Amino acid sequence: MLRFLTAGESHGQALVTILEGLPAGLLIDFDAITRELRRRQGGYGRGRRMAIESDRAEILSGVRRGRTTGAPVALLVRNKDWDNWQNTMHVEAEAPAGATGANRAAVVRPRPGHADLAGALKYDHDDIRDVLERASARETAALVAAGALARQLLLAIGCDISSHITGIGSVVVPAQTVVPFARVKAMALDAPLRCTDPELEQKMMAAIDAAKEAGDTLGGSFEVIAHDVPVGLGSYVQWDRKLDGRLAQALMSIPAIKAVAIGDGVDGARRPGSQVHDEIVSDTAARSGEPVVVRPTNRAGGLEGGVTNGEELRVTGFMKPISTLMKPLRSVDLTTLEDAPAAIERSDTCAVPAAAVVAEAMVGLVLADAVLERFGGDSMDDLLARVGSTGARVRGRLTRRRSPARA
Ligand code: EPS
Repeated sequence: MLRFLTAGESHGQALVTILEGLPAGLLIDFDAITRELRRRQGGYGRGRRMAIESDRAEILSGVRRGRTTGAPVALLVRNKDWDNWQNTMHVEAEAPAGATGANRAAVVRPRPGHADLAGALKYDHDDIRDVLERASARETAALVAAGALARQLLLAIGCDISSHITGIGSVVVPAQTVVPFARVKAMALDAPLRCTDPELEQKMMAAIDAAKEAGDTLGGSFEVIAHDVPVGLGSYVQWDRKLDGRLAQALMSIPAIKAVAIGDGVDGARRPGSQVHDEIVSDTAARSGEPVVVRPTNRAGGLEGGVTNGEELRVTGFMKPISTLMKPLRSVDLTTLEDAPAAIERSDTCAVPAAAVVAEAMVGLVLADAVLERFGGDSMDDLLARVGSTGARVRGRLTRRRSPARA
């Protein structure tokens, strides 16, 4: 079992993650963690905060001489912006001597669409900052750091994850477009939007520019693809073991994600079964010793009955527009209960590219957990041996047996 918790506020000192369950002996690629954190910070439509931060995760425990020990891994991502917020966000009752940054007034005008109002009522806060600091999508940096480690476990068993943008506002990649994994992987990691259609990408960027100009924000969608996923992750035998449900929860937990689709998703609900299900056929051209059972299509996105079927895993997330608008919506001052425009916090115009990187991390964490559940193993050697022998058995089931040699 792989489990993790995060802590940290957007303008506090740091974000912290504890990740437990990684087998011993996983070689850690430190640069890959930084690369994922940098990717999350980028993307067209981000705001000024990202010019301040240059995220890096420090590993505090659970790794020795470059390899995991099997102990919990603690990760720390410091907030550079903390220096501008110490007088607002200090932990002590009074700001300590030498604290820096302004002492900001309480936030009292909740932003529609944010956790502001519901959070202030639930936790009985007068200053909405106590809500927004933790509800902020800054926390997703901690998820990406943890996800980077989960993805290294998956890479060790040959499973790779990537993503691409499929829509920004009303500019969308047509339904049923299948973008090959190799094309997604071939895109530059720092491409402004990581949409595989350059013409659409230009239109998407223009849409973001127009929204920014209008003081508005835009949502969109992205597809996460996991390549070479072992067969048999998740299970159909109990509701909470179905992998599609676990992926949906993981993606829906990312701020502003409002819908999740597996494979063709919503589009499949609008077509007859004959145009939705992926036929199972025998490949007559298969050479001896090669699997002969193939699926010409993968509309199911690699999951049937909540179990991975050996095809690519394809999951789409849909993000609503960011709720901080520079041209604010109507709201109410919670101290006077008079009408007042919603608070304006510095924010992004569009964070769909960042959300896609976070979704890759969450898919990585769910898949790594499911891999450990299926194969177990406290050390990487144990895990690799089990993945190998089960893989050989599965391949054997789908391979034509040679006729036994005549005596
Ligand atoms: C966010 C508001 C902005 C974003 C932030 C999420 O932060 P700030 O209020 O400091 O300008 O930049 O995202 C991050 C800091 C990040 O690392 O992703 C919000 O309100 O959710």
